[in-house]
Amino acid sequence: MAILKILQYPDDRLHTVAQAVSNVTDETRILIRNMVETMYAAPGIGLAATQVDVHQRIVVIDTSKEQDKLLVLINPEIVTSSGEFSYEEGCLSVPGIYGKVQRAESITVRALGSNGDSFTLDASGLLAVCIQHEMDHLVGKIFVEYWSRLKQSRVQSKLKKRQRSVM
Ligand code: QAP
Ligand code: CO
Repeated sequence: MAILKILQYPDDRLHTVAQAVSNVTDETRILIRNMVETMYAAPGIGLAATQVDVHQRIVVIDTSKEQDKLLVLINPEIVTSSGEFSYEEGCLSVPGIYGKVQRAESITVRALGSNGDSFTLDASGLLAVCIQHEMDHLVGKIFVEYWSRLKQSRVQSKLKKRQRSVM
């Protein structure tokens, strides 16, 4: 297995729109294993392929403390959503920045698992937020881009300053 490099905001590659996976192959499963390892090592609760510069519709999520409730979503689609919910979000591509985003409270998502079989899942609360956050990555959207221009430019200068100081 391998720890993959996570793209850091701002990076134009984070705005790439991912392609649907046409066949779930061994190569797909190797990528997924490496994404899972990268997420657990960080540690994080969600990672989209976009964040490791692979532009395929794949996300891995585990919101459990014990890191024992892995969810793999290939070609995820939200089929129903209801309610409103906001949660203090973070992102492995935007380290040290946290803030709220308004999202649906409950969703039903349809996806393929790593065996290639289709399934549907009802999610609410943090899990629903995390799925929506990760699915945004697949269409090139970062959570801070829901915020005002002013707040986004503050985030950008903070991160640029930090990137300079670690070089
Ligand atoms: C997305 O984010 C998420 O800033 C997953 O220094 C998060 O795993 C969706 C992380 C919260 C909904 C709610 C962030 C790790 C991890 C940081 C993550 C950091 C270290 C973020
Ligand atoms: Co993220």
